[in-house]
Amino acid sequence: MGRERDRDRASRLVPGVYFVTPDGADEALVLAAMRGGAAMIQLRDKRATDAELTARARRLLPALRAAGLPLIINDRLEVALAAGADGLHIGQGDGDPAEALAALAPGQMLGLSVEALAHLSAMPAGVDHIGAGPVRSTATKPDHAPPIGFDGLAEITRAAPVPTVAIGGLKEADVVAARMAGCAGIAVVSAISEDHDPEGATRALVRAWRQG
Ligand code: TZP
Ligand code: MG
Repeated sequence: MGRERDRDRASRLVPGVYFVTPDGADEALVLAAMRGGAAMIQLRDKRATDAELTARARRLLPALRAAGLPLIINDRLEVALAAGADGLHIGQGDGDPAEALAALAPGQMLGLSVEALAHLSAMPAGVDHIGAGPVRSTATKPDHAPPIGFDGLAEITRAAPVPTVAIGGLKEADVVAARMAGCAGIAVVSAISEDHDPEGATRALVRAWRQG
């Protein structure tokens, strides 16, 4: 228990439902997730230019700040810095996390994708939280690493020195398993973005999270 409390205090992660955008997501989708009760937002767009992503982040930040939701930028350090976002999320192939930490402002978080237990030993101190997965295979990220399942998720979460968020193929019915694996949150793309009612889908995930 003591270790759990220490981990929570050290991280600026907001626990709960973390919405990661699909390519080309408009601001309305992000605001729908916000209204539905998402705890954090990640702008992830493999197609947008840095300038487009920076402009999107700047347009979203006032509303997200007012609602207390951190905005994290996927992959693009320059965008996170230029937009004054709340953090950056990088994967295993996205460069040296220690260099990203050195470049980020002191108030900015760094999230790191962890796809296997072995990735934890290479993780520098200062990483704020981990995205662990993919738990399941998912069409949203065609080049994903082999799925780790909920057992792999629990193994990583137990060993991690910072909070973990589960990601990859997760739906409302998986919230309890992610919580039982020790996760501080559940990160989803399609469970929100592909629903005909993204706000309602977010609300259902949040309700499941709070009940779990
Ligand atoms: N990283 C690992 S799986 C994944 C990312 C960005 C995509 C998750 O998308 P979905 O639609 O929630 O499976
Ligand atoms: Mg990446």
